[in-house]
Amino acid sequence: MEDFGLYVIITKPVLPYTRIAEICVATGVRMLQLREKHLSDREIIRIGRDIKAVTQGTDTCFVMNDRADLALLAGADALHLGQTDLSLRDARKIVGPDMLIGLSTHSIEQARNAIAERPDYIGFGPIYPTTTKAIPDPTVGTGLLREVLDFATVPVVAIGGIFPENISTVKEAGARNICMVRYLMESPDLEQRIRTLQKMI
Ligand code: 3NM
Repeated sequence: MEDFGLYVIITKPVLPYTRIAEICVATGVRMLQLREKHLSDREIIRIGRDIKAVTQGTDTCFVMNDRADLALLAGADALHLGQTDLSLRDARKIVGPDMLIGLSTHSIEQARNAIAERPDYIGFGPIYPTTTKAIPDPTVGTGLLREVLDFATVPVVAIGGIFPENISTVKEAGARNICMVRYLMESPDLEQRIRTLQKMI
């Protein structure tokens, strides 16, 4: 998989889900993940199908977080797995050969092990402190990000505590794929924020 730039994650957004999907399609966002840990399975499938209806046939890849079964049922293009979710091998048995799979990593060792499983990309973080995750891992900083980027053979998404104020430091470490949750989800002016970030990345 090629580098994709800005990675948008939907968590507790101020805008409606389908509006976010429309904006991501209109601005050419390549990766859009649904990550709503507080909702029921039925709600996640319904929202996921709504998002898929918007992104279908566009350059925006719809990613389901954590759950292979919900990814399959909602028609997601990709599945993102954390360290305590199904293994990539087991998830693959559920979602079949074509779905993209990304893996979250939070240390050098996890990043090495994840890449050995040949995912389509990995996430690495939290780069800086974050309140978006209930129990965040210890911050990795841009030093470790640089190390991971050195040996990674798949795209690496820098995530956690990234805002316009510190994005240049993350970019200077070599990041080509950057994810932000709070900065994008807290604002009704998502479109303008995305366009500005795309220029920065
Ligand atoms: N995963 P914000 S950090 C969803 O370390 C997520 O893998 C992380 O949110 C990881 O941009 C994180 O609001 C939350 O800090 C990122």
